[in-house]
Amino acid sequence: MEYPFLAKQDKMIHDALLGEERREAEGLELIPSENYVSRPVLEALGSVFTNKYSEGYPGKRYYGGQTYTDVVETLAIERAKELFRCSYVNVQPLSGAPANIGTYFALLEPGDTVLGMDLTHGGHLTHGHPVTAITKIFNFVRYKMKEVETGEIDYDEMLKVAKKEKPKLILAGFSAYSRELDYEKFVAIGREVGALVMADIAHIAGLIAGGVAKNPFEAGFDLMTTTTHKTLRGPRGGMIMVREDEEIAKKIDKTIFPGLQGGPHMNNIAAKAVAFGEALQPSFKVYAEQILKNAKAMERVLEERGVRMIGGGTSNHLILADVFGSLNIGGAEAEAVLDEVGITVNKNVIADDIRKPMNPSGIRFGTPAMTTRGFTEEDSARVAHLMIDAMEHKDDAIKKKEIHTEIQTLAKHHPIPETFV
Ligand code: DSN
Repeated sequence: MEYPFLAKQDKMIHDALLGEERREAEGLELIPSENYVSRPVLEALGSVFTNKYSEGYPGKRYYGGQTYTDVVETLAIERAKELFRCSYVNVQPLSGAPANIGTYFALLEPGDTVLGMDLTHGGHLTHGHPVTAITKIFNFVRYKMKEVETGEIDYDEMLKVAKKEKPKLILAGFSAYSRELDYEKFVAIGREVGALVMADIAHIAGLIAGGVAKNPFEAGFDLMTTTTHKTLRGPRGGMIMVREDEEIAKKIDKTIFPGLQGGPHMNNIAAKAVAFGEALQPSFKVYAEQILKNAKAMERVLEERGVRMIGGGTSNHLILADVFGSLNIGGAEAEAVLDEVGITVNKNVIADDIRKPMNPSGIRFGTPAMTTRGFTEEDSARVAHLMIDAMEHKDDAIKKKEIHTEIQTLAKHHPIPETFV
């Protein structure tokens, strides 16, 4: 892309921007929480909406001049309601962590208990990891997988813990878990112990919107949070959705503003509206289906070549591979070797990992970004082979060079699209 004003005024930032464009185009992005947005989304993000303060909500703002901000925020809300089939949406959270923290402050009192998935079993920092500040205020308890080899959650244990700890909120959701959750069981446990049930769908929002993963609202979940920039393929940001309870929705709105945030980032909200418009198109369903097919194609290769996957494989967009156990390479080294050949993944802890988070046993990777680029199952299988080859030949510079060349060719044949509809 051309950035004539930036080029003239600030060469250092312009050079970095072109460098990042090149990096994204020439390499393969396999971090499962990343994606490529369309040019229309980028145009809305880089628009004059960034100039405007809009504290409040559409029709109820604290500052004047809201004719057009009200239009874009209302469109974002209405499109999100249609996508996720719910009654209330707040599109102002700046990202996933503020969305989750907002729900805790809206629904809980200090000292209340939240039941969420253990981080090393796939959960997320904001679901109450001890390093996070919210654990000073709320009490977080955990559930885990029963069977690491199948990924099945231990719902009996979850019920036992819920009865003992009496959580006010039960969280379903993850950032490194590759199977579907049994949402009906979460709701049953929540109802039994009198807890609200919330799904953090950040990773799978695009799969739900595309109709290829179950929608927790259909099982009776009370609310959901998400980021908007992962499988959903929008700008960086967060969102909170409430199935039907107006009182919960009012509490959420009050907590996000004025409780936690100031002026919403209206350029981001405009870009969210554009992305949600894209997700409502039939082409988005095709993309969502292909994400799953590509992940399955990669799973088959790992299985064939004896690489252990946590959960035994994948039912969504991501794979968590125990590379230390299978290929005798630490997660950090695997990440670096793959980077050398033009593939970006992230090192990741595996269930009850004996190694440290900065050099864990696993790597996490997924198919959303490569699917956006038009990769087929055949391409995805080839990428999986190349990844394993690179890790197996981590000390062979010539082999790595060959792999890098093939990755660059694959990337060249699949340019990042400018539009999706
Ligand atoms: N950083 C995100 C991810 O990669 O899953 C979650 O916060």
